[in-house]
Amino acid sequence: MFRVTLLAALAAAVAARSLPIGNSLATRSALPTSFKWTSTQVLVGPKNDGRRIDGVKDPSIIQIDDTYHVFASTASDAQGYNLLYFNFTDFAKAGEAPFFYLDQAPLGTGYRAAPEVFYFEPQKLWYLVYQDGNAAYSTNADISNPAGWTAPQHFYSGTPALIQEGLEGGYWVDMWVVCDAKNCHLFSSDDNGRLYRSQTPIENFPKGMSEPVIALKEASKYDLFEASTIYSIGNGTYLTLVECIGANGRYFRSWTSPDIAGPYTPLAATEANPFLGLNNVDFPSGPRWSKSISHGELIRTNVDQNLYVEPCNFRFLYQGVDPTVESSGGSYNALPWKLALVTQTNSQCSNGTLR
Ligand SMILES: *[C@@H]1O[C@H](CO)[C@@H](O)[C@H](O)[C@H]1NC(C)=O
Ligand SMILES: CC(=O)N[C@H]1CO[C@H](CO)[C@@H](O)[C@@H]1O
Ligand SMILES: CC(=O)N[C@H]1CO[C@H](CO)[C@@H](O)[C@@H]1O
Repeated sequence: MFRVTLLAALAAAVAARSLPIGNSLATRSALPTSFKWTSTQVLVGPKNDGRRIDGVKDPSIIQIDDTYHVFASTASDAQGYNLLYFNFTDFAKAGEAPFFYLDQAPLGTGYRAAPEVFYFEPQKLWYLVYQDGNAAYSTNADISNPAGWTAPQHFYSGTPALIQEGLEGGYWVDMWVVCDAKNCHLFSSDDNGRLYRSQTPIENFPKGMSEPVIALKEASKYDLFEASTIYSIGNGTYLTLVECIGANGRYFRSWTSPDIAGPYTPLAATEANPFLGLNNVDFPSGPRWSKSISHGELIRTNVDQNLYVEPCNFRFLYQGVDPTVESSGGSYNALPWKLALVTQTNSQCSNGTLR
């Protein structure tokens, strides 16, 4: 009897809990309005391998079975930017993973930066989206074959007029593709307070990107700077993150929206209450090695073009830098950016399910 009653009570509780699920309010409410994280110490930095790069930046990370696949920028004050790839199964050993410099692939030498990787299911192809002066992409049938990335192709014929107008001394950076069931959307930033969005029907992707529109805008460029990422968090809700520059370094603001195209509602969107920043990241295993929590990505285990992440127990691979070097006024491109992992500690989910 007791067992049956208990089971019935459990079933009732489960039913009650699943009632609100299915609308975007429920999904949004799975997210806290303030986030808390812990960070590791440095995991990955430049190798002493003859390439003499200054920083490892802008990671994009996916997990397939036990393997993490990371694409990142190589930054060098003398040689400019290119891309690298590495993989590992254990974060504690991420620093030992050999780098495959993607200039060895047909993707080639020259300016390439800020990659995003995803699997475009309709074409059964991996895409790497990045900036090369334009919004560029390469494709590859096999994620495990880094020599297979094709030469860059472009989403636009040149810098779109709206973005050219908006730049005013900024830079056109950080291209990001995310698709819903009908369209693929291409976001980019101008380091000048604007986030742009174009779209194309999924069956036309990667061709046919529309003229961009302004998706988000701030009067101060520092409040909407760069490194935007947009993820599906289920049931028609999207989470947008944008890197900003505050009084105490770089941090991320967040918004949710019922559609990739908006409207975007602030979630944790201030330097005092950031999605990720100085104020909400602890370093339990050592010193606060970086004040800035800069360009990076949530770890995705769903690798396709929908960029679905469960709104639970987020993990985010970021770039950070020694605060004394960051504030010393040297060239941005020479900064010794390195990668570390933050893990959300105040998730409102357990065992990956909404509650
Ligand atoms: C890991 O990277 C190496 C290149 O450094 C590549 O040859 C190998 O296939 C990758 N492993 C997996 C599991 O993708
Ligand atoms: C991710 C998420 O919240 N998915 C839920 C969407 O809504 C259906 C029911 O309407 C649930 O079964 C899913 O778990
Ligand atoms: C995989 C996982 O996170 N399992 C956890 C599910 O919740 C129970 C009880 O809270 C934990 O003990 C498990 O470790």
